[in-house]
Amino acid sequence: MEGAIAKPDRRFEIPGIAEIVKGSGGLRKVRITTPEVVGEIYLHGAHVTSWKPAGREEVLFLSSQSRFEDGRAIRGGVPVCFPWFGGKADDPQAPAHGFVRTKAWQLESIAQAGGGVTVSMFTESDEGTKKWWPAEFRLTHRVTFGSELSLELAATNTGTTPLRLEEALHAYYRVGDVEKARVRGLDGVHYSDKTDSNREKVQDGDIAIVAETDRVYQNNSGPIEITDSVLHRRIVVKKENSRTTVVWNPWVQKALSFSDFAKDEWKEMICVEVCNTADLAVNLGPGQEHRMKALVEVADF
Ligand code: TA6
Repeated sequence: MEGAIAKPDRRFEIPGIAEIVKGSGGLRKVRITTPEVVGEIYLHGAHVTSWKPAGREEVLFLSSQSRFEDGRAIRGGVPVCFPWFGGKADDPQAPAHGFVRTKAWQLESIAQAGGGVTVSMFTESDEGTKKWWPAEFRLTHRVTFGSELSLELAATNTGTTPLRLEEALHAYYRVGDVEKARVRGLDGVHYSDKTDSNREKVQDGDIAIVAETDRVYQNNSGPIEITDSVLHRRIVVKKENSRTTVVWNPWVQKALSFSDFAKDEWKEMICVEVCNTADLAVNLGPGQEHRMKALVEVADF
């Protein structure tokens, strides 16, 4: 059952620093509290829902209407999308963004790292995953909470046949006013515009959010920067082994279509997602591993 705190998990705890507690909906989460950082990650989807470096306000957006239940994705924080992004090309019935964000992962380890804490969780192929995707795999999400936030997704092909996967760290960042925020670092990069029949376009300068925005930028390795003149901060996202970046804001109408999102919350968030999708999906031979990493920093602006 997703809620119960299994005795064995207790052995991972670091008293006063990393504790396994019941969170929203009774789902288990690891709560991190050190002089350098406060943070949270749920076992449900290995989903980071809070990161607050010392002296800073919360960096991640989490919807006040988010669901916290088995089979549903948490709205906000950093959902892990795997092994496909968006809809599944050959199966309209399949869950959007794959199946790992809606299931319970297992704790692998919790370790102190300097002033921060690294939490590792994993999930593997089973009867449930094979219903949608035949491959044998092991997926580990290793998150270090510190003055920076490091998120590493390691996918291993544990089977005997090649596999192809898409992946995303679908991060929701909190901004003071999305219309005053800007996204830098994608000038001149080609993207497909999901709000315009996936038409291919080229980014010209910084991104300003003036309408529903849903863009898949290909062949870029970052860094990407969100500037926020309202909260006087900039969020810098560095990437490793990621060649796709997605930028998303639902704006007014799309926001109204979500039952797990309050109507005006589109003003307070922007997604900048570290991914490998579509033509840049990852191919893994038997026994091979792929590690994708996002490193997030906050600075004054
Ligand atoms: O990353 C952007 C996107 O793919 C959008 O198309 C939008 O659907 C968003 O993800 C949220 O997806 P979700 O399945 O969480 O509602």
